[in-house]
Amino acid sequence: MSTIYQATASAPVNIAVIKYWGKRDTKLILPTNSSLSVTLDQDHLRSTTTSRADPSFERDQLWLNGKEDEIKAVGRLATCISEMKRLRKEYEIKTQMNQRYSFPQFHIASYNNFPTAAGLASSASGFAALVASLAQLYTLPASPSTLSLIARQGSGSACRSLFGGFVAWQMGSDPSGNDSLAVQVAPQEHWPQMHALICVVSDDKKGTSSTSGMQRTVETSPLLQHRIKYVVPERMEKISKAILERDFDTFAKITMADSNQFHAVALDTEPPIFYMNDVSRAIIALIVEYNRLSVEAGKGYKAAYTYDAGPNAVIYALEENIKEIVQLIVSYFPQRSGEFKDVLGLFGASST
Ligand code: 2P0
Repeated sequence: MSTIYQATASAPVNIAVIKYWGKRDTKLILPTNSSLSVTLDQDHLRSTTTSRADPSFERDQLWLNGKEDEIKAVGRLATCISEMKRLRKEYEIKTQMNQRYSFPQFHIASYNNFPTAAGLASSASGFAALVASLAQLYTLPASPSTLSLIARQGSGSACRSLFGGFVAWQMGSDPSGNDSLAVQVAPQEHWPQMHALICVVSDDKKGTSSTSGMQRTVETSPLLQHRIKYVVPERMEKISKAILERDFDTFAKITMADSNQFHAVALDTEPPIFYMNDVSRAIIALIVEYNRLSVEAGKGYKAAYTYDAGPNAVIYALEENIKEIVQLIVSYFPQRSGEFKDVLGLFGASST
C-alpha cells in the first residue's frame, strides 16, 4: 500500500497602502515599484489549501471552492507548481535524501472563507496558501521570503500574503527576479490597535482586470513614470517608519495619498480606467471631513481610506475610533449597513 502525503495551509488577504501597479517583466511578475500592505485577520478572510500527493494520480488537478478548475500548461498556476517541484529537487540534492518524492502529481483543493461577492481579490491569499501547502507537503525548510518569490509568480500581490502584519514587497533590480520578494516590516502584535473596515460598495465583477489594466498603464501613462521614480521610494521609507513608530497621522496621510495617486494613474491610462464610483467618492468626502474636524479639535487623523481595483473602500483606523466610524458611515449609507465589516480586528474585537 502506498502512503498518501497531504498538507493543509492557509493564507490571509492583504490590502496595500502603497499600491503595486505595473510590471517590468510580465512573465516573472516583477513590479515597476515596491509596495506595502497590511495583512487582514486570518479568521475573517483567508484561503485554505490542501495539497495531496499520491503515486496513483495521473496529473495535477485543482479544485477551487469545490469546483474543478483547469491548470493551463503555461499558466501561472503551473509555474508555481513546477517552481515548488524544482525547490524540492534542489533540497533533495542538497541533503542527499532519497529522491523518491520529487515529481508526484498533486491534487489541490482550495477554499475561501469569504464570498467572492465581498469584492476582494482571492488571488493573493489563494496563491500564498497554495505555495505554503506545497512547501509543507514537501517538508521544505524555506523561509516565507523564499516562498514569496514563488507566490509572486502566481499573482504579484500574493507574495505579500505569506506574512502577517505589515509587509513590504521589495521590487528588486535583478532581471532573474531573485531579489523581488516580500519582507515583514512589523508583525501584527507591533500595532494591535490597527483595524480595517471593509465597505462593500458594489460586488459587481470589475470591468478591467488588474493584470491587463496595469499593463495598459505601463504602456501609456506618463504619470506612472513620475510615480515610480519620484514618489514611491520616498513613501515606502516614510510609511515604514510611521508603522515602526505607530504614527497613525503619517500612516493615514500616505495611505490616502497613495490610493489617490493609484486612481490618478488609472485615469491617466489610455483609454482611461475608472475603478471608483459615486459612492466610493462620497465615502472619501466623508472621511476627509471627519479627519478635518478631528484635526481642528487637536486630535489628528482618525481614518485612512484606500481603494484597490474596484469601488469598495477599506478604511484603516485605530480600534478606539472604529465604532464611531461605523456609525458615521451607516448614518450616511443606511441601506448598506449590513455590508460593513471590521475585518482586521487584530485581536478579535469586531465592532459590527
Ligand atoms: C495592490 N493591486 O498592491 C494593487 C493595488 C490592485 C490595486 O495587486 O497581475 O492581482 O496577478 O500580478 O496581484 C492587483 O494585482 O496582479 C493588485 P497580477 P494582482 O494590492
